[in-house]
Amino acid sequence: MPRKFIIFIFVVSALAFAYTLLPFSNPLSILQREKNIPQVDTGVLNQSQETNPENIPLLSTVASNLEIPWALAFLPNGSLMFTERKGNVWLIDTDGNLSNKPVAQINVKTIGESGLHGIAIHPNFNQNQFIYLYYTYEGEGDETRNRVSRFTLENNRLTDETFIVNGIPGAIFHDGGRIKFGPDGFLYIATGDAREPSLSQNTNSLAGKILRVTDNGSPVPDNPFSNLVYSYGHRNPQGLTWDSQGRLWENEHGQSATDELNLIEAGANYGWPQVRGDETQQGLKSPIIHSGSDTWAPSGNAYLNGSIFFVGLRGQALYEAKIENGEATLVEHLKGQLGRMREVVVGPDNMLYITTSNRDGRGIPTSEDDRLIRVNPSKF
Ligand SMILES: [Ca+2]
Repeated sequence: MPRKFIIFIFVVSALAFAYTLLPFSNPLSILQREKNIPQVDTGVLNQSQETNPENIPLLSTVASNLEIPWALAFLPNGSLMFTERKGNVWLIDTDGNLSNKPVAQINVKTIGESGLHGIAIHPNFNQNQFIYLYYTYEGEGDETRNRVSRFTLENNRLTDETFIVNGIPGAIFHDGGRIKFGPDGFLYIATGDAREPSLSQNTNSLAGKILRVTDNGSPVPDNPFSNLVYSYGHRNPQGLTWDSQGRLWENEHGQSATDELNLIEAGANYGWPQVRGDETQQGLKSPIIHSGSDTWAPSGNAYLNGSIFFVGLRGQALYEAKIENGEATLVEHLKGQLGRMREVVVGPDNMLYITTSNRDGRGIPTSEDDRLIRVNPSKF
């Protein structure tokens, strides 16, 4: 082998090794990691930036150095709010700038998977500035409970907390936690079985359900059981989204496998813990698709252009269920590229916004994790 070539190989290897050390040699990044302040790339969300999808890359990091982000929501003006499970709520404005401190620091109970979860923006936010959060708290006698609270966003702070749904059974695992307003203007709340599967079949319990409430937490008058319950027999649902026909699609975690994508109907029973996977029983709804012996561990989901996109924690992929004639065909994207993922929403620019969950104790975080990433689905 010519000597020049050997030297060339040596230099390239040395440079590659030096590059791997780079993130750790930046004192600013070490400082910010210690303070757990998210770092935002102001160029990505800045609305004066590129908007032609052809010129937007497949992946752009909006923010890094987050700690277990759980949910995202866009305000009507295009600014973005996100939650971190330990209790922080952050705001990135339309210029792409991060609030200089959290807009709220919620006193949450964090054990296992519990803590601050979902966020929802009132459909008439421009009139009332209402923001809703779902989080775990300590109930009476050390009980773990979840609640939905309503806040007012005022001068970049969440104020006037009002509990609208209290006492949702909670546990170290299976806390559900996604909240979203539906096209009917009502708030939908996904709750877990709180590790007591029988509660999912009890329509008087708030556990293992999709609840539907008015914007002040009252039952919607035509709810099927004259209470907050909309559908039941759920295990640990964390994804709620509506398609262009106004149909509600839900993702939930099965037991070790058989994770589900369901089409939700008012009053229907989705089977947990009676049936799993392809098992059927009269009166129980089967999933549109399930993961079989595979595990997606699905969390957030979002509808875009005829597909339900949902992210996998253990599955470490962005899944796309292409819906045609009531049947779903599943495609995997970004498998293993970003690690665990918790949330996906569609932005005002019709791009997908996802969060990683690599710092939740079950992942292998990179020096940038956790991250909020914009995904350009036209580049798949
Ligand atoms: Ca089911």
